[in-house]
Amino acid sequence: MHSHDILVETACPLDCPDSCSLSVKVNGGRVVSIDGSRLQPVTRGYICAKVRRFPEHVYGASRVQYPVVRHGPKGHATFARVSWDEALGMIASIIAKVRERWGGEAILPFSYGGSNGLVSQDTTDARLFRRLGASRLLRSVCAAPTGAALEALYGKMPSVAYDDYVEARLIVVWGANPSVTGIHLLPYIREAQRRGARLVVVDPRRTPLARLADLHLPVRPGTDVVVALALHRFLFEQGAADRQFLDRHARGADELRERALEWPIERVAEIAGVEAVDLQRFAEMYATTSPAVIRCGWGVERNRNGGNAVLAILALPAVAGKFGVRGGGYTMSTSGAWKLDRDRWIAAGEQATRVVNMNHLGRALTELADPPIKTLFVYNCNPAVTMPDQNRVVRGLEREDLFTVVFDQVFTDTALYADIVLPATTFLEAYDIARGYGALSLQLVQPVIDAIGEARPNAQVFGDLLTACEQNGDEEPQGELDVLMRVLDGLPERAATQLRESRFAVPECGGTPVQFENVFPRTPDGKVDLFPASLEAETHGRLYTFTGDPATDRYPLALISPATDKTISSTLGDLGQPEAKLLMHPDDATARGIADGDVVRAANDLGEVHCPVTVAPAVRPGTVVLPKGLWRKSTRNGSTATALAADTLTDFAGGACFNDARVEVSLVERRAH
Ligand SMILES: Nc1nc2c(c(=O)[nH]1)N[C@H]1C(S)=C(S)[C@@H](COP(=O)(O)OP(=O)(O)OC[C@H]3O[C@@H](n4cnc5c(=O)[nH]c(N)nc54)[C@H](O)[C@@H]3O)O[C@H]1N2
Ligand SMILES: Nc1nc2c(c(=O)[nH]1)N[C@H]1C(S)=C(S)[C@@H](COP(=O)(O)OP(=O)(O)OC[C@H]3O[C@@H](n4cnc5c(=O)[nH]c(N)nc54)[C@H](O)[C@@H]3O)O[C@H]1N2
Ligand code: SF4
Ligand SMILES: [Mo]
Repeated sequence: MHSHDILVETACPLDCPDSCSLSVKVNGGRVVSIDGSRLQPVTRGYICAKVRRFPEHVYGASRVQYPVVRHGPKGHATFARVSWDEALGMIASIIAKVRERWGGEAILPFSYGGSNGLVSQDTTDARLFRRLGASRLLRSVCAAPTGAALEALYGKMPSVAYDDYVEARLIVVWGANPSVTGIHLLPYIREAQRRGARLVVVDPRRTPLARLADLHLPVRPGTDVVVALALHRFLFEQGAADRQFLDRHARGADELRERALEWPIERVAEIAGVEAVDLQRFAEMYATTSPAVIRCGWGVERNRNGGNAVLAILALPAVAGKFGVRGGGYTMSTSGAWKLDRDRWIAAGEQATRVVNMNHLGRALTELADPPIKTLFVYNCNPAVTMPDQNRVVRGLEREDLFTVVFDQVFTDTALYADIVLPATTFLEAYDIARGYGALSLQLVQPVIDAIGEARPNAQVFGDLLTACEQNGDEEPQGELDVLMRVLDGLPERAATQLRESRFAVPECGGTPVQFENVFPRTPDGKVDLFPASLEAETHGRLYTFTGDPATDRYPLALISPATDKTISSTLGDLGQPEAKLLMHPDDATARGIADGDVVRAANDLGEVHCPVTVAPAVRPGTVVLPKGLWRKSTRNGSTATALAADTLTDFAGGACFNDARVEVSLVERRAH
């Protein structure tokens, strides 16, 4: 420490399950470094390399410093500075004209993860757009099917905590890559292994954990539903289903069993592209080992079979009777551990305006009528690179008659298409309340430095827009701190008290959650619903069924786009990031005359991506990999994985099908020697 260094405690609210507590070193009002603190037990004093680099984002050349308006053509990044008052005035006057001519539904607010906190989203923004009668956004790009499955089966019963993984004898990591996406789970898995636990990984890629696993099942993307159903069938057929538990605590077991019967191990092994003996071994291990825990990730949901797959996976611990012991059960998002009622702090009143699925942004901007979208307000989100069907999204953003506001910290690929760009604070410059979805906590996020340039926090800007648009009621929040206090007042009392006293709160269940011991399903009748009628209706009678693989003769390769350790979705894509590479199995490369380091084209009818290729057996044959969250500058032709993903929706809950992309890969240019 230098003499003038001070340490400020805060928390990381980025879209990551772990929700680290942070200790930020500041000198002369400038961030020097960011490290973990021990307030959050899960953090154990260390954080990821991404957030260690966060100061480069705060002070980087891409930072939006003040409001700007567009001068040149859309997408050309020619902007001129204006004052906040001018910018807000222009937005208010255009919104007024649009509402008068087209009605409120011609306005589409567009937001997602961003800083993921309780203050920076769904507060004054929600109030503004409801008052304006804007179209409503279905926030479905991520976790919609997993959330719906978890709600229907268990009413979002809290998950097995990271700490309790050490108690497990069998750990199944299914479509998750915690080595990158939730790094604090790793030491617990390693500790469990040292104590003799076995590890199974279900993933088309050889992830770091797959290398350490006793069994790695490299399934074809999108086939998890039948893999899980084969396990169910095995459990029922071998007398390993826990009848007593099912009779007392579940309903729908017979219907599930009936659908599972169609899926014997040999048939499933063929479809999933794995060895039948391996699948058999997995089933035997799961049937005979306790405590057994399944860490289900979000890689499972991103395809046309995704909802059913998550449902079938999360139903396994109920059928196999794995609950009731520490280290047994499932882990999915833990955000439902808090029963939060946002209406207690938004209180804007529901409005029955039309709903736009965010995965259909391109379609909405180019096809929607009655009324068409005339104003798009983007914040906490970078849709030009993160939503499906990138080329159609960009065509929509290029519309000259579309008025687009982008409110962000940096000039994202989306901001380049804006008519007005507004500067947002980062979490180091604002208040928030961070909620982990792996770690079980709420934490206070507080400013450690003054706002950069003229950046302002969301809560304040949307509050100011309420005024500018003359949508103020009597009891409008007066700025960011007022919103923070209102959120605190609306939280469960115990959590609010803990946050006020120590900046940190945990849900009450007497220690960590032990499923069916101190936490129970929150379904209407308190039972596990293995065959939810609502989802059976939504899928038109196709619950627990498999709709096949979208591959065609022209586009035989499955393209998946998992998270990397460099960015969080597209956040931090502004930093100098390495050029994107397509990962391909040697068999697929040889068949196409492609060698490591060549520049290739991955293409289908929607678009194409040009980039160098890495040829390695780190992915199964028939599947290729591009990172998610790339900025357009990361590839040779400015297209990213989302350009190859159709905007088809998951079997239920309207989720995105990024991993249903099917492509052909061909040589563009030999590697230079
Ligand atoms: N460093 C970093 N951390 C992050 C993020 C990030 O971008 N970067 N993103 C955050 C967000 S928004 C989320 S949602 C979470 C996501 O965290 P994860 O659940 O880990 O999500 P993914 O990386 O999308 O996919 C996980 C794994 O699923 C595999 N997979 C792909 N398709 C299939 C399939 O059909 N079946 C099976 N069994 N596996 C499949 C992929 O190969 C990958 O290894 O991580 C969060 N944490
Ligand atoms: N190909 C492919 N694409 C994917 C996925 C995939 O698997 N494959 N996965 C998807 C997943 S899991 C997710 S969650 C989505 C995420 O997609 P997005 O929701 O678009 O998330 P980010 O790309 O992180 O963009 C968040 C933006 O919010 C800004 N921001 C952060 N905090 C604030 C704030 O307080 N105020 C304002 N105004 N702005 C702020 C950041 O600077 C950043 O530009 O991407 C999806 N995209
Ligand atoms: S991104 Fe995740 S691992 Fe990194 S500091 Fe934030 S919460 Fe921790
Ligand atoms: Mo996500």
